[in-house]
Amino acid sequence: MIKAFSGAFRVRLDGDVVLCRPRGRLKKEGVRILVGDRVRLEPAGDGTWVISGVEPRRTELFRPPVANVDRAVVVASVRQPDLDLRLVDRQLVLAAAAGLDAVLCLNKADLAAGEDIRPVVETYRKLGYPVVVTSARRGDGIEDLRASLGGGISVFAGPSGVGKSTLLNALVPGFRLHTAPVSDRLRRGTHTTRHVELLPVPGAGLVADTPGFTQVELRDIAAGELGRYFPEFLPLAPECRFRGCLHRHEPDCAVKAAVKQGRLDAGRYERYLQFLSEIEAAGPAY
Ligand SMILES: Nc1nc2c(ncn2[C@@H]2O[C@H](COP(=O)(O)OP(=O)(O)O)[C@@H](O)[C@H]2O)c(=O)[nH]1
Ligand SMILES: [Mg+2]
Ligand SMILES: [Zn+2]
Repeated sequence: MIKAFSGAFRVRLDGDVVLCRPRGRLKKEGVRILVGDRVRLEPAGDGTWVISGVEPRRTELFRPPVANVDRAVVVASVRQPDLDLRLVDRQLVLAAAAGLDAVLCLNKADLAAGEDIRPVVETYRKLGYPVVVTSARRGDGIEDLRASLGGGISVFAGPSGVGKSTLLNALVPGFRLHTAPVSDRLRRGTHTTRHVELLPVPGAGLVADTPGFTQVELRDIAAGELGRYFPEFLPLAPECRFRGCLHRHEPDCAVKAAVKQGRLDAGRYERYLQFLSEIEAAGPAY
């Protein structure tokens, strides 16, 4: 299902988009139908279709409310606003905690020298993330971004002003999302809430037209789980002396040893420790 509006739904069916209403029974049973849901259809007899059931969801986001999202495209700009790796890592962690794959998109490459961007690209590629460098303004890297989406459903994430809407406009021909200079946005200080819709990206599945990815906060993650969302820790954690090692003050910690030997990126480890303190300061998640 790709769009909900006043009790009706648009559903993609064999490359077509058909208009559907839910069976009354579904509502009585409290079944919610989310954008992204795979639904069962039966012909209503008048050319429209009836949704008779909803398949189990693989993932579910709350903001934007989309089911079965496969990946988050974490967008950061290299300048204006400046690259914020803490925010990048935070979003990579949140994406992983929501069960999504992540792609890192470094946008506004026209505003920085290639040699300033390259170390960041290398760091994150080494961790296993697909990284694409784009200039939405110049149209550079858009085909790399398209290729990195693959199929399925993608959502864009990233702070205001990094170029998410501009990138979406470049990916989806004929689609015009509002874009605004950072200063205008700050002046307005508001954003309109509207229903999310999934748009077909030619050659790359579907993308949510509402950027944003705020349904989980770091505080919803348990301290002992945080390390699972740092992929470079995964092969090391079993070698720590203690099961449930937080990789902070524990003796014989394989993660700390690897950072000390320069085998793990020290900046990433630093941000891990910051997130850990933040989670602990927020108190237990449940
Ligand atoms: N120099 C430069 N500016 C860009 C680029 N992409 C977007 N912008 C500008 O950055 C501002 C914010 O873009 P927008 O797409 O609205 O960002 P969003 O808030 O993430 O959706 C706009 O003025 C865009 O024209 C880029 O690749 N290079
Ligand atoms: Mg935008
Ligand atoms: Zn450890």
